[in-house]
Amino acid sequence: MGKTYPYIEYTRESFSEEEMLARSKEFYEWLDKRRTVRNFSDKPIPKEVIENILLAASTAPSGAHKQPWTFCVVTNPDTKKQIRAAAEKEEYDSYNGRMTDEWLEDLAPLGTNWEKPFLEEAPALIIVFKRAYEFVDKKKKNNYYVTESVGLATGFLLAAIHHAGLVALTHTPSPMNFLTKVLNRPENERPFLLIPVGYLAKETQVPDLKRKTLKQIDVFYE
Ligand code: IYR
Repeated sequence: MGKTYPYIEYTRESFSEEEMLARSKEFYEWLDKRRTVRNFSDKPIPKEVIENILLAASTAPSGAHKQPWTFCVVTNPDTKKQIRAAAEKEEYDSYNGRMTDEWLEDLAPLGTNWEKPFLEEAPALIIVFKRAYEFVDKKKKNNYYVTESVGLATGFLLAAIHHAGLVALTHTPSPMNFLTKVLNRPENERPFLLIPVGYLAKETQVPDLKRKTLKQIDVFYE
């Protein structure tokens, strides 16, 4: 006989079409206010707020419910300094030869360069690691759809940060393996994204970017 697994009752409230219309629009308009920023105040974030944000991220669906993610939260100034130095070293090489002219042109509207002061200025750096596999009783155990799962969790993370009234940057220093070393992570974890989080600095400006229209993103088959 195959093993049986317990199921539990699950219910959700639903809404009238009118309410759904209002709620879906409100949610879209609220998410549309999120912007990637590079200017943070140094005001610290209460630890419990960060913990709640991580718990929210960890509600994301994942392959075989393995939740193949680890969130490292760096608030220690020395560790932030170390991460900044290592990231800037890689980024300097990227901006001065490793990135193509096309890539640099595509980035020009964002105004980025190799300097990353926000890695020290932001009160917290959340480094998302994907767990390629697990070690259980000294045996290698698979995780599944790891990149998809961790991408989903990171999306939830960014929404949770936005909901708390904080701002973030999805930063991708490349290559990122220095994070494994600095944070002393085990062999089964790979750095996925580095996310500085904090309060928006006063008088911040962001590039005047437009999002794609519905027409540009939808195809209905009715
Ligand atoms: N990793 C570099 C370059 C960079 C690449 C992309 I694609 C961006 O959207 C933004 C930056 C950096 O962080 O500056």
